Amino acid sequence: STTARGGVVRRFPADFLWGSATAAFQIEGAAWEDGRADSIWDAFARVPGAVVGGDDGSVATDHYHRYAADVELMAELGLGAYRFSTSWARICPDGGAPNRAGLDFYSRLVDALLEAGITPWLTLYHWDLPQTLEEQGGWTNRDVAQLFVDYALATHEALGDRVRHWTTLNEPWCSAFLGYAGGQHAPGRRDDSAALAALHHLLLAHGLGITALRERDADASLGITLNHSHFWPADPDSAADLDAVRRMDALQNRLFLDPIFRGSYPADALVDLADVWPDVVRDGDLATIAAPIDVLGVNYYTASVVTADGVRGGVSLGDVPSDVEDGGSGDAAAHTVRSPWVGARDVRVVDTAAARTAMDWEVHPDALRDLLVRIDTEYARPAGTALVVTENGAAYDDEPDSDGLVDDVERRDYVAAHLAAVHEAIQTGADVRGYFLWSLLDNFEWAFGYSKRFGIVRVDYDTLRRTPKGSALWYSSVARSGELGVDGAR
Ligand code: GBH
Repeated sequence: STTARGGVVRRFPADFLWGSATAAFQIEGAAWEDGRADSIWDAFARVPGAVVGGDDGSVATDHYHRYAADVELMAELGLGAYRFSTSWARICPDGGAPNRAGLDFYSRLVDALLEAGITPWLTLYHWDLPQTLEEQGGWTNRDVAQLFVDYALATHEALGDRVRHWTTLNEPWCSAFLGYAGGQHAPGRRDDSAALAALHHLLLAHGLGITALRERDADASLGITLNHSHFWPADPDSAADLDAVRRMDALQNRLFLDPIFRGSYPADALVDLADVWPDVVRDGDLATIAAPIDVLGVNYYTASVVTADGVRGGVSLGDVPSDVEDGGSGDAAAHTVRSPWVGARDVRVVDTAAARTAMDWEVHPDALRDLLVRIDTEYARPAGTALVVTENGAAYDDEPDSDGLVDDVERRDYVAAHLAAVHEAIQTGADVRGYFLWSLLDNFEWAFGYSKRFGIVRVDYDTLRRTPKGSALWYSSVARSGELGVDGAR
């Protein structure tokens, strides 16, 4: 089994955080209630073929109305922390003035969490930009970075007395490259220069946000969450394959880590992207982006063997299954997508024998250990920044029995193997403080709609009933004991 690692019981540090994660658009529903306006994901879901099955976020898991029960469920599972995001379009519906009713929802949620003894970890931006701001150019417009600060401060003013852990952005790689270069995500654009402008303005929003929050609240723990991956060369003796690894690593990891921790974009990436790099970087921006952070959130799902050697072939990176490409609608005029890998569209993924999840992502737990150790050593530790795994988890084709119960052994094994990897990273000396399992609930999996289930709790989309899966009960005992048993057992 993937979880048998040395036949030992792994004990995590006593203060290690055990949590689960969600995001506003993926679970809340109540899309136009209490003053919430369209976000770019509401608009994108209306584009024919953009989302599998034409699914949208209007109801989602109805968490907006069921938050109290969901908090109770987390408490029953013994989870000590909860990572959620606030919806910009609920708090500042037109991108400007704050909406009291929107803030009140999060205030109720935070109170319920604290009452249940669960520590709130709040992310300000998990991809749901107010649609009015998209109409002003979205993240290609520098002004949006400043509007993000206004939104962050309005949210902090309402919740800062109770929320002590603040994350600016979730995975700006996805916002910039899937949103503006590949078109898989909202706003669905396919313009490489726009993607790089978005990337810079997202990082600027992060830096300005950290600076403003720090000024208001010197003791808060502040950070950002990035999605990282690891790449191996198909042939370690091939210069082309090694260069493919270098370019992929730059796009996925260093394009974010370098400006945040070192105040500069990686020189090799600037050379690779010279033809499409927009003129958006102003004096002082990189110093702003490099504002010190307390926590780096690491999201990790998969790793890949890559090649840029035409002979070896492989699958084009960023390709999505054909049922996503036309949204399963068979509509010829449907939304189309292309590889999000600007400057690396020639790079191909080579399949390995590794197991795969329902997303078709290969399972490589050791890459998480190596990434955590690398990021800790090269970036975070020298800056005095702690690491937290803010997302890790897997979609599988769950099969409920006649009572609606799901015995998701594969998901349990996936999480156990990755927790073992986190434990190994800690033993190697990496400063990893916690783990948030993605996700608490089955939810709206972006372009895949409700067709992919990441939850440790099953959601019946007809009744909206929640039923903990086997993985939830197992994770609960790991979280309560702080121990991972042999073979992932407890
Ligand atoms: C996260 O993104 C999100 O934060 C979360 O909202 C989401 O529900 C969850 O993960 C599950 O998807 O095929 O070459 O593009 C994950 C970001 C980007 C990770 C694409 C895997 C696959 C490599 N993902 N990546 S490629």
